[in-house]
Amino acid sequence: MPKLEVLDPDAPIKDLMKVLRRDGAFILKDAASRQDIADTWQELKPYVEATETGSDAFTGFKTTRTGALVARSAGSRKLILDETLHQMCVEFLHPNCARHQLHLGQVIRIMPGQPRQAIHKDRWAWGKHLTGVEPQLNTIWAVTEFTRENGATQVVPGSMDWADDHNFSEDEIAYAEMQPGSVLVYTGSVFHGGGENATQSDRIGINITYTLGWLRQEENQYLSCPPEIAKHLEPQLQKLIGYTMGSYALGYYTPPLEAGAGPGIVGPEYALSEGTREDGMQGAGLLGDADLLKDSFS
Ligand SMILES: O=C(O)CCC(=O)C(=O)O
Ligand SMILES: [Fe+2]
Repeated sequence: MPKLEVLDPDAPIKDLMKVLRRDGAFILKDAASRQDIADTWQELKPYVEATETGSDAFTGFKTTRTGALVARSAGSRKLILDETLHQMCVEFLHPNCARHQLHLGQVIRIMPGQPRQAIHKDRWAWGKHLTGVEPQLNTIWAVTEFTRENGATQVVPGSMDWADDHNFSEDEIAYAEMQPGSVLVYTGSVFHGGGENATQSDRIGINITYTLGWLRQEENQYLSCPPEIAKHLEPQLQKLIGYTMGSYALGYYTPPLEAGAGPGIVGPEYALSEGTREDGMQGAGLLGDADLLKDSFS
């Protein structure tokens, strides 16, 4: 039965990277304090309890997935900005991008009776034609204990280059068993999936993933954390969720009501900017704080 390595968050980054490149995954033990995890859970619990279960087998009929973590919880902002993970993103992603960004933040609650999830690679989110780069680095922070019985993530260590249609046998699968505050770190290329919950209580994890600055994010961060909220965040987090340029020419914008915009430029859609646009979004207000992106070109 394969096992995941359990490493210390204070270990040198090069040691963590060595295991990540070899196995595609490992556990960082006690990377957050139990208190921080408990506080974060208190902030997120009402949203999780109000979340509907998944609508297909992959998302899980007995699983809830709750997003918009940055807008909803100060504690999850701290997890998202974790310094060890930041360093790992730099090592792992920056060979292929100038900046990385948040890909998604999601509380995954696997409830009693949820069968195991199909084993997959998260990079398939972009389709199987994306090859030649490592597009993402992923984490799942344990909020509850993760055990084999309650749905600890299944991981196939070293499977990054295995065929997409590999048929997995039980003796290839490791389980990310860990205590609250520990975090599973895994690449977008390693095979994994949620575990079966055969117990009577929930398995709760916070899935936080990071991607190359030039790829489309899985969770739309501009809608999940719109500018009126984002402008109050620290600049590092604003940039991480996407309020910056993804690279030299990616992601610029022009404030629609910028002084001096000629009549030829102001199109009919901006005439609605005083109120609500047809799609229900606020008009100019959505892009209100032009300063937010000022340093985009720096
Ligand atoms: O919840 C888990 O343990 C893993 C879930 C997962 O891999 C996914 O939904 O993509
Ligand atoms: Fe996954």
